[in-house]
Amino acid sequence: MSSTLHTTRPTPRAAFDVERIRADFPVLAQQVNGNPLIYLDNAATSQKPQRVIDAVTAFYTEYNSNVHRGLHTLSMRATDAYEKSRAIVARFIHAEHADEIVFTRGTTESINLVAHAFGRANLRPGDEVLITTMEHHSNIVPWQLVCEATGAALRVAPINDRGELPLDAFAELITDRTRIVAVTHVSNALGTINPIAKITELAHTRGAAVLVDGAQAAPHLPIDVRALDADFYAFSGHKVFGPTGIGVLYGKADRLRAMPPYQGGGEMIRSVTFAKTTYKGPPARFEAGTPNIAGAIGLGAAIDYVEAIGFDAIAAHERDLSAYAHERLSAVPRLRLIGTAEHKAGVFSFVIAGAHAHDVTTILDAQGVAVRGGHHCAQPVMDRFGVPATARASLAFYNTKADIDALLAAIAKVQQVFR
Ligand code: C6P
Repeated sequence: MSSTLHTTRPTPRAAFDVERIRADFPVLAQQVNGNPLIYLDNAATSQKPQRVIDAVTAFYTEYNSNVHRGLHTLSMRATDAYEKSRAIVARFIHAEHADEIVFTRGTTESINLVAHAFGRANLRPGDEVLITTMEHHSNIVPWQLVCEATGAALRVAPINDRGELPLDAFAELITDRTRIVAVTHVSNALGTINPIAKITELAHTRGAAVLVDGAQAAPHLPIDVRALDADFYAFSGHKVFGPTGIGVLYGKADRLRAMPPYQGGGEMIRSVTFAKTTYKGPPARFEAGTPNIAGAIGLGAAIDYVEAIGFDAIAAHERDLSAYAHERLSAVPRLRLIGTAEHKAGVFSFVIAGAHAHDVTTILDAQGVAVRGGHHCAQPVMDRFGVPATARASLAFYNTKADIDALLAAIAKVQQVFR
């Protein structure tokens, strides 16, 4: 089934035309609070192109049916589309095989799956799990839970004042007791891009497995799990312009094969008796119950869409936009940027002297500018920088310099209010 499906990477469009791209996203063409919407909350979730909306609608209007269970035409059509999306995801992240792709609800569930299935099978009292200070709660709490359950210890690598991960300190924390290193590819609160290939090399020399939280990387960077040599790679559909409620866990084939099930239920078994149950191989072993079929199909359409634009063009546009945003934000008086790593994605966390991030966000919203204010589910990052919260503007390829100008004009209003 999945492994036999062939998908072809779309050829990138000739030229990057941001206005043409924006026209693909119906939600962007609206007024919010009497102003044109300036959507700069892409790290929380990105908008969906018409093509994704159409793919989900087509599933429900033309061939809604359960997958892997029915021999009737609609069910076979749904199964084909679902498995085709698995093959598209494998192609997207350069996995060797589609069976290395497990569909989940999102990054959070993917990490919980590994913490639960790999962690419980491999962690013993005295073993260690290594994470970093810049992790999202989704890459902290599951490890705390599994450490509590197994007697393993959680170790945390420090970050510097720019929000970077110094590799010498990180390397010192990898010991012969380290069983798994769980690290974000791109920080959601700081934008820092971590050197994953170097991290996997360091971890593998000590025999530790590596899980990469790719939630914020997949929308911006070409992902090659084999070049990164990641044992596990997690990301969410809704941040790569696909639907909510669908996500991906990539696992190297031998890692997945060695893991016990995460949840029990329909379609993950070979046979069930009251005396003994046997399980299917991956990925079915980890997809108990009816999956998010429409979500998976929508995710396949989203990836096709992104690849048709092409990561070279996306990266060039976002680099240009980020440089502009950094330059302009850096020049604003009484504004402090949190996260100034040399290698950064288009995430701009900032605080304005005398103004709480929630007030900043509310004043920006009144002008149609959507950013996120809060701790961004990364409270240890806030603690590290001594702030309760930040406002965060995060970019996608459909943003423009005019969006940044609108953000700056809205920030000027904040400055007037909190003079
Ligand atoms: N960050 C943000 O506004 P889910 O919720 O499962 O799709 O993704 C969780 C997650 C895991 N890791 C990182 C690095 C993330 O950024 C996120 C989601 C959103 O920053 C919502 S809290």
